[in-house]
Amino acid sequence: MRVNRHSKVRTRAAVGLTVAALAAGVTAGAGPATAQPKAAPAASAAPYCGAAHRIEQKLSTGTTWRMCWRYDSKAGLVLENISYQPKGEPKPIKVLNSARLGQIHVPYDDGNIEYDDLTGFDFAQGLMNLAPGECPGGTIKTIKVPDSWNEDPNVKGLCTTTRARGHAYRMQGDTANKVYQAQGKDLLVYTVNQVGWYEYMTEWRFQDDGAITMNVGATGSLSWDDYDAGDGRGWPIGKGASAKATSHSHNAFWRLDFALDGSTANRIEQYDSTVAAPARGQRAPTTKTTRTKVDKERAGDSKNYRWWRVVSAAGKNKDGHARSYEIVPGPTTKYPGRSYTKHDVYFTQYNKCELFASHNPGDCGAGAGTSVDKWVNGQALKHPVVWTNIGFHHIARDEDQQPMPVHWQGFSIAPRDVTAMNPLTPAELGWQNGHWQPRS
Ligand SMILES: [Cu+2]
Repeated sequence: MRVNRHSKVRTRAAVGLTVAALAAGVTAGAGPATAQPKAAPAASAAPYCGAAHRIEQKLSTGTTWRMCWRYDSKAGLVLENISYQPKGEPKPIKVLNSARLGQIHVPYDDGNIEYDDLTGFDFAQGLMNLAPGECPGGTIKTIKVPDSWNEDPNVKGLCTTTRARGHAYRMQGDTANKVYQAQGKDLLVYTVNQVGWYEYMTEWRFQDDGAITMNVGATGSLSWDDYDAGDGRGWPIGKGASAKATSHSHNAFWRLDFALDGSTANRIEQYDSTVAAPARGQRAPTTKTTRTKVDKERAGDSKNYRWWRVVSAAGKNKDGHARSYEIVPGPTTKYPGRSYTKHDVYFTQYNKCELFASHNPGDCGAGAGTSVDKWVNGQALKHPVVWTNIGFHHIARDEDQQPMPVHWQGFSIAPRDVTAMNPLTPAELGWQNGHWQPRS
């Protein structure tokens, strides 16, 4: 059982309401952001939303991020029309149509219960008000929660702020008295959603170097009701060994709808490298990297020396290289217990009703299935959607109380050839591109 400070009755009532709203054809989301044209192949990456739903931040290092936000009645925060404009680029470079969570699946190790927190346990309804101190140096925006159970649906729940990242780079110059260094700056966008005893921080980090890092942080409390674990399924918390907190997994999914350079016709590529022992006459081992085009829907598994990238169909950088974003998974413990958690990444052809990696509530047609693994069935990838699955097996420890320290899980997407050089390159070094010769 996952009861919390709110009553169970309230939880059930709200689930009913949400289902009814869906049945009535009320789709999630509020505000002008939903009014954007469906097909927006325009080169312009200007956000199609009103000021209240716009996030625009020029970081002190010269990079500007722009996007729109809306709030979905199940997925919570959804970021749309995300574009990146480093200094020196004449216009914003569109990266994503839409970025959002795709599910948080929480199975307990004793087999008694599992939760689909977004679709079944009111993640979005659990949006929390943020105190000013929780958004240091930033702005807290008010979110109107769709189908809210509260009399006042408005929650001061969206923080946008900036944060220092430490060194973006450092390089000793030609002369000993010159050091090139820059301190990186990020735009942070986050909400906190309570589900049962847990509070999830959904954090989006837009870096001045073009990377986007998305993380879910689990904090709040250990589930008070799950202290009945047998041997091997929990960990003693509190004096002696009388109460064992039941171990469980948090399997977090993200859904990314790319639109590099404003086009959704992106290509997916997988790269694998193999390392071979030195052949006769060779001084050292050799490594060979091969590319596999992923042109049909596919589930993917992380592997040593394997990575993927999403390649623009529409744009090249100033060196003539196709722009792309690389998928950089974070640490994960892959949960093999369900068909949809068995793989680290899924590439599916865009379908507007495929929104949640499991327990998808929409009707996607007869036999379509309700989880992402079912949607990987060989369709050509003309408009790929990228799903990532990052798992964390939580074996509680004494330090998890009280409150539980935030545990982060997530991944990044990093620019690969989006700009011809480091987007933060100082002007004096701008000529040092490619196989350059030192100037005397
Ligand atoms: Cu946990």
